Amino acid sequence: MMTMTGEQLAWKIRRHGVEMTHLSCGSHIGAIMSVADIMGVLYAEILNVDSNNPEWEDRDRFILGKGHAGAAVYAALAERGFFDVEELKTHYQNGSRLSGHVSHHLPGVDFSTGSLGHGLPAGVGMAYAAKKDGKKHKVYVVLGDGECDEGSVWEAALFANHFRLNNLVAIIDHNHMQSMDFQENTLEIEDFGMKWKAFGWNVIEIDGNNCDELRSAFKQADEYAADDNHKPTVIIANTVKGCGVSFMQNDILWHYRFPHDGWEYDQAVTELHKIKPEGVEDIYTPNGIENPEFPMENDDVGNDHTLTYTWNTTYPEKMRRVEAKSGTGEKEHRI
Ligand SMILES: Cc1ncc(C[n+]2csc(CCOP(=O)(O)OP(=O)(O)O)c2C)c(N)n1
Ligand SMILES: [Mg+2]
Repeated sequence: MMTMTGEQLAWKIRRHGVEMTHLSCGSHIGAIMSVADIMGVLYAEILNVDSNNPEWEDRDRFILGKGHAGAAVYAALAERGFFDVEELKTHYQNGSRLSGHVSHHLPGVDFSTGSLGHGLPAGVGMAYAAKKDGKKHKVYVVLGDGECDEGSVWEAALFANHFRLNNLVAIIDHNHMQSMDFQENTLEIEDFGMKWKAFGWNVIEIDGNNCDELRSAFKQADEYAADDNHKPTVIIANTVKGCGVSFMQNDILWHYRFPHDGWEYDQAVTELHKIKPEGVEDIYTPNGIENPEFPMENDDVGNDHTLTYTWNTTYPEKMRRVEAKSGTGEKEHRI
């Protein structure tokens, strides 16, 4: 096991994510920030893997179904010693092993992803094989909530229940957003937990940006899995897309946009420094940004790029483009 805590690794993943997408002009920073705590706890505290022996037969298997957040996997693997942290700077570059979406050409990666909907089916196959062979390792799959629009996810869910794959844990990064909009405006999926329950899974619902809740969910999943007749567990991790940088949070712009030179990069790093856990070093900007740029008065700080009305009435006003007319069920355009 590594000496870092889940919180410390999650912070590192966020900081690497900002740097990697900034350097490469790559995308999906919102998705990386959303899943950072899940990945931090998994790679610092839960997964039984060995960087000296990446192909170790009894290792826990991990698949990131939402492969567009691959930078989070790369950062976690590098910090866990699978390859040099320096290599993270090659992310998204021609010829790099660190392609934009997760690639199995890297040590520690069990399955390439990027085309949504393949992670869980592959993980189910791995869990099925392990169970048949009497192996004791576990299989963890992280999915996006938008990814759950794919029919293949639900076929895999049926199979996993039928074969009592108690060695399988799915974690859903439930940030209520996908690439263009909030989830409920794209394809309604609530009541999400009930759906998984109806497919036979053991359902645990938590705040997925809270490492303590994640730890306790993994513990509960382990305890439940002790009975070989038990079913797979799904952890519905309620998260915030862009979590950790205020102007990225819940703003769909940051699904594709990268932190540009100037105030976007400066403020992202400055905000991350404000929440840096004790004992963590920032290898890129050890003391933060000395004279950070701020947005000009008329700059677009990206609070209002969501297309529509909100799934969550507690959203700040400024985050909504369209307001629900109270009581009527109608939606009124504010802009
Ligand atoms: C099969 C497939 N269709 C479309 C895409 C394009 N795409 C990339 S990310 C994304 C949204 C994914 O949303 P979600 O799973 O909720 O992930 P999040 O970024 O919110 O964590 C889409 C549609 C894809 N990668 N694969
Ligand atoms: Mg999502």
